[in-house]
Amino acid sequence: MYKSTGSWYIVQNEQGEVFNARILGKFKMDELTSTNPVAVGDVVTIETENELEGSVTITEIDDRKNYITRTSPANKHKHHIIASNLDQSLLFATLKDPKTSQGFIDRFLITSEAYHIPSIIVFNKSDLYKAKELEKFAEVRDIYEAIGYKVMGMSIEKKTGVEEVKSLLKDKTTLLSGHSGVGKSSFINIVFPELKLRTQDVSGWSGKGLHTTTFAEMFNLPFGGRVIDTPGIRELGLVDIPKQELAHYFPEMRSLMNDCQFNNCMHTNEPGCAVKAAVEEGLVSMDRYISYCNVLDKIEEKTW
Ligand SMILES: Nc1nc2c(ncn2[C@@H]2O[C@H](COP(=O)(O)OP(=O)(O)OP(=O)(O)O)[C@@H](O)[C@H]2O)c(=O)[nH]1
Ligand SMILES: [Mg+2]
Ligand SMILES: [Zn+2]
Repeated sequence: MYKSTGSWYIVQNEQGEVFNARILGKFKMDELTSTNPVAVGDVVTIETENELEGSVTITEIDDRKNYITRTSPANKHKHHIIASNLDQSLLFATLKDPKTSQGFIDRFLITSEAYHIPSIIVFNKSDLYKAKELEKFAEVRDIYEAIGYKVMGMSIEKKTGVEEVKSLLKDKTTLLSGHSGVGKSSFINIVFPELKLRTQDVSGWSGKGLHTTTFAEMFNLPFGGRVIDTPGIRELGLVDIPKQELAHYFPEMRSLMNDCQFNNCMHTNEPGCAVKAAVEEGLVSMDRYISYCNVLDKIEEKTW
């Protein structure tokens, strides 16, 4: 499934033919927990509904290899599936116009770890970075590379670093994610101009956080693979991660946890905590630890 605009879905068959599709009532069952029964990236079975109009019915959805969700802004108890069957996700970030916080990056990475989706962080708009931002870039790059994430710098404006990012896409299904205005659609446009996506006007980041892309959409790539453009996310609501599990989704903590004195250690105030010791020794980034504590607090609010 390539795009959903409410009650209609755009699907393609293996020959690349495009159809307008609808779903049968029975899938609505799923809406109990998710706001969208069929997600971009889903592999579906279709049956012809109206041959003249080229419309089809989705009769089955294959099990999802994986998927990425966020809590629905309208209803915190429901989640919205952003996309499914992903090989990787590129988290677009910027240090200026707009600024992406490390907290946001960390929440995104927790979600990707929880769903086993490899993530790469791409800092765009490097043409706007002055000494202060360049220093920040070097700092965050070191933090994330030290724990196993690839971090790339790019300027779509100056066409630097773009080819390196493009080369990651071949033969894979890649989700592009990040705040509104970070350049997700611009990236697809510059590497695949034939797709002609709508982007924010040349005045650039307005500061108002207006979304230019309004629906997630998947595109076939000429050299093999698919890329999914998504509307910018302002806040990434985390879905149902139990407190006890959270540290598993921080790779640098995952490897230390076995050395904590208590096997139910939450790494906050417990004695003999290997994670806290590593933070004090500077082996685990203080910023990452703060993100961990912030997210843990949020989970507590939700549970009690
Ligand atoms: N200076 C500078 N501006 C850029 C760069 N890349 C993109 N922009 C501008 O940033 C603005 C936002 O880009 P979009 O591609 O629409 O951002 P988006 O991430 O798709 O945003 P949403 O669709 O709202 O989620 C546009 O005006 C782009 O021209 C860059 O490398 N440098
Ligand atoms: Mg866009
Ligand atoms: Zn601990």
